[in-house]
Amino acid sequence: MPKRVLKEFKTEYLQILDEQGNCDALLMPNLSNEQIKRIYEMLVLIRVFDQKAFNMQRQGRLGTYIQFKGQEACQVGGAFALKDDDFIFPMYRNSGLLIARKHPIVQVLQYWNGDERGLKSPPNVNNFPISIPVGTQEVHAVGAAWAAKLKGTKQVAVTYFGEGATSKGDFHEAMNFAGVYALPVVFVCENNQYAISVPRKSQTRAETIAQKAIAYGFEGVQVDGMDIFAVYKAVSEAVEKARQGKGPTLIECFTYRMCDHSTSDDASRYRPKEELEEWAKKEPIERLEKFMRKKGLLDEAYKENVLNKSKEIIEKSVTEFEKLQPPDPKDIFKYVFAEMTPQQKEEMEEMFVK
Ligand SMILES: Cc1ncc(C[n+]2csc(CCOP(=O)(O)OP(=O)(O)O)c2C)c(N)n1
Repeated sequence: MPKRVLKEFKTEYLQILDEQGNCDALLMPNLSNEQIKRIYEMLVLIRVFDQKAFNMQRQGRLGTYIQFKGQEACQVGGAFALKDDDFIFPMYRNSGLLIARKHPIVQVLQYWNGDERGLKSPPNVNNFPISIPVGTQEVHAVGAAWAAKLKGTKQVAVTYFGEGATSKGDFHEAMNFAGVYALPVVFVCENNQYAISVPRKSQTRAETIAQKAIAYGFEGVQVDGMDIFAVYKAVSEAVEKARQGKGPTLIECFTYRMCDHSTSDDASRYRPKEELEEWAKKEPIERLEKFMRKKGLLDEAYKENVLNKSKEIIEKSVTEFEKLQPPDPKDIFKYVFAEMTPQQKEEMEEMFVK
């Protein structure tokens, strides 16, 4: 019999910790008090780093910098859900993710000062380099996931990107390939509502980014990206699923960029101040503090101590960074290919010998 039926496809929305610091005990992930404190300390550390790096750029002490203020929970929540030998494929807004993944702070500063050696992954941690081109890291992650599957290593690849990147072909290619081959990859979209000045509504007609996963045959979840517990739970579950060979997941972290796009941007030219004020009420660190206070995990002395310790760690890294030797400009020629071409040799001589 011919049929005409409506099929319903749905995605989940997950929030565990609300803006008042109340938590849904049934949904709460299994985290000890000590783990919650470590998460809080990391959130504060990367917030302090973010502000310091921005200030240094303004003072002419750092080449460029991309802030992530407001998006800390997306990055720390993801990092805490992974094993060191899982792969991350970050975007330029992921300095916080790198730091939470044991990347030395001094190296993160080195990178933003134009020295690519800063992106060398620490031993036994699989941090791939930051991608400046929008969305190219998504396909790299799928390649790593495919290799892990073929080798049977049980490693998972996690890639981070903005909602702007979902309008690129790379996103489609990566999602489709991952779905077809049921690859161990987790796509984390930090939907911070803007791609530079382009608002979310101009990016896609779809109601959510998460629902895009349905077309590729796998699960999409939208989470409150300012709720550290929701991000941690969603990424943990997706990683576990991927590790068991059950394929990819797309996680849309619904969040907000509480800063300019970059150090060459002025967001007040395209975003109303009231909008930022509304989102500031949802911000991830204060929300966790409210929860921890209620649980007796945080008092003023501990809070102050965490902040001071974070400042100390960052200042120490800055001092170390400012002592580093800059890279040799000849490296621009030397390391493009395994061996220099005659033309590169000629250009190098012209530039440095004459
Ligand atoms: C392939 C490519 N095209 C264009 C750009 C210029 N560009 C830099 S950031 C950006 C917006 C990206 O927005 P989104 O993916 O939402 O990430 P967000 O910066 O908001 O975190 C664009 C178009 C680029 N870096 N790479």
